Amino acid sequence: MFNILTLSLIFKRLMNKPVIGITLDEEEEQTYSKYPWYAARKNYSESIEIAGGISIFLPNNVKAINQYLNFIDGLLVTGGDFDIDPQMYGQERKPTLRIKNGRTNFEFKITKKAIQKKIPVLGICGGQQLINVVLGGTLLQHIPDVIDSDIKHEQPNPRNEPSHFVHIKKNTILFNFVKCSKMFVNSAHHQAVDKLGKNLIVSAVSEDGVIEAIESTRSNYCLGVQWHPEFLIDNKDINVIKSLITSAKKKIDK
Ligand SMILES: [Mn+2]
Repeated sequence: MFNILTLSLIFKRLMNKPVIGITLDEEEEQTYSKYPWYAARKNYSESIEIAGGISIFLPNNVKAINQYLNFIDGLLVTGGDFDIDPQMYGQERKPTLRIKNGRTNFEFKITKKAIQKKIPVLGICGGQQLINVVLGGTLLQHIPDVIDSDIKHEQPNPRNEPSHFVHIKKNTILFNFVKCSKMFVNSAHHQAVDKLGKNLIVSAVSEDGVIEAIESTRSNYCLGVQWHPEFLIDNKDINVIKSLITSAKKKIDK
């Protein structure tokens, strides 16, 4: 008899496509529905598909984390219009922050467990910040309060356009995949990584010194980027998404 795990393994091998679990935003504002709803921009899953993966969305159900991790080969932690509660990194919260405890609790737990299980993790924007907090790092609660910069990290132009350059450090996993030292990216964040979490290094910075990408120095793939490569603006953005797919594939082939 085949159980569901065996079947999903056979399916993955036949398709030769890794299954990527994508985290969802949750909202109670009565816009899409009068009742609480989940949402994600289509380009998260579309870019995964272009890069050669299969996407599934993961509801914020903490009790299902072990089962989710049994059938996904890679995890994509998405961003959103909210902030992680600074209490999670030992700071008092600025009153202007917008937090979503249910979502953060789920993302914190699934990301922590995925890293422990050596499941490849890519964090985008808020997802990058989450990786840093999971590994014990801290965040700048509001960039303009701390860094005097000409760069507007919350870009006023549309999000499908670039707004600033990032410089990618050589000898990093990110560099190995994008194979260039400069990208022109979008920027939709008011927070940034401050003190790095355990075993993390900086893999990219913007011209004002804001941390724009981090990665784990441990053998498993764990990468965070502060911009949104799923918009496929810079011609190397697809390589960022492919880095997750390639790492997830390696895990299947093991
Ligand atoms: Mn930025």
